[in-house]
Amino acid sequence: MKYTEELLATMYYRMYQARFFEEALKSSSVSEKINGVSHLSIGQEATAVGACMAMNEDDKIVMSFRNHAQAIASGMEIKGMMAEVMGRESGINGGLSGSAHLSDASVNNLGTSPAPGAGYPIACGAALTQQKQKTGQAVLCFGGDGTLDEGLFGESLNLAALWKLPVIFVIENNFFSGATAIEHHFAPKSVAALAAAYGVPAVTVDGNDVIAVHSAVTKARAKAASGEGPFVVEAQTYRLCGYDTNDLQLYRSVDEQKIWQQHDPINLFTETLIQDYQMDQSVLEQLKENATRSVNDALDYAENASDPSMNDALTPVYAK
Ligand SMILES: Cc1ncc(C[n+]2csc(CCOP(=O)(O)OP(=O)(O)O)c2C)c(N)n1
Ligand SMILES: [Mg+2]
Repeated sequence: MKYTEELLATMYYRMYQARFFEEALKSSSVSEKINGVSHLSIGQEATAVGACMAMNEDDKIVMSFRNHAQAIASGMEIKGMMAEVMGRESGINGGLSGSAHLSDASVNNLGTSPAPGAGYPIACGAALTQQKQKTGQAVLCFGGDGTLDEGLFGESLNLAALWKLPVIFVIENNFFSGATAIEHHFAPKSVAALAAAYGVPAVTVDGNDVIAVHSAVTKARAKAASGEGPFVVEAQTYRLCGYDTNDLQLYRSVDEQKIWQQHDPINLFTETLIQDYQMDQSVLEQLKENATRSVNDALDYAENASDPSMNDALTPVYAK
């Protein structure tokens, strides 16, 4: 596929926006501007951006619980996101969901759940709608390697394969389910081997290479949307941060973390853009600066916004 400078620039901008947004959350969690902990995905931005940006605008996206980069990649507006995670009235979901139930129908983002794997059957339902209504659209669903050992993954793959649903499951394999390394929670030989047991094709890509992810999901989407059924894309990546903002990461070595820091997806993409796409360093610096500014604006906006009232808590309980 030929990549326009505009598409590459948007990918780069969104990766930096995701990185700075989460760094701001990290400081805000530590300084207790945000209640509770935050689940950050620093280091996994290429998977989120590459996958979301391979989908059509009308396609649906279902996020995993580690969702901020996926939300930004799907086109969510970050002022509303920041206000949401800070629990403010002007947040995307009225300040009532926080990160754990973030959603935005205006960008076809069906949301997230704090239960790992809960998105798979929801994505199957959304894909069944596309199929029945013959919209020609597909559904992208994110999940971590920690969901592969859950029943929901198997049940969803089985139904999706049986009904040839237009759904792409992107597995963000960061080699840990929380603090448990993959060799202690996953028995099959590989993700592709597990998918094959359900008759679902799969590919494995470098999840820190945004172009590789984009290219794999573009191909998977084309197959799924044309009636060939579901597809699994395993994106191998690494969390360059703890499981949550309280995690000291004592379950893995500093040397291992250092190796992955050298494989930082944003640095890799910077090199690719300069070497392979001849993009100007000054253009990239400007995009980075714009991303910083947008996050600072979002922080200002959220910090000065008001809290929801008790009445607001009851408003969204029943559909109108
Ligand atoms: C239904 C359910 N089971 C277990 C948990 C506890 N839990 C939260 S995250 C997690 C591991 C998730 O691993 P993975 O999907 O790989 O995400 P990662 O932390 O690697 O991003 C577990 C076991 C939960 N919140 N809900
Ligand atoms: Mg994981």
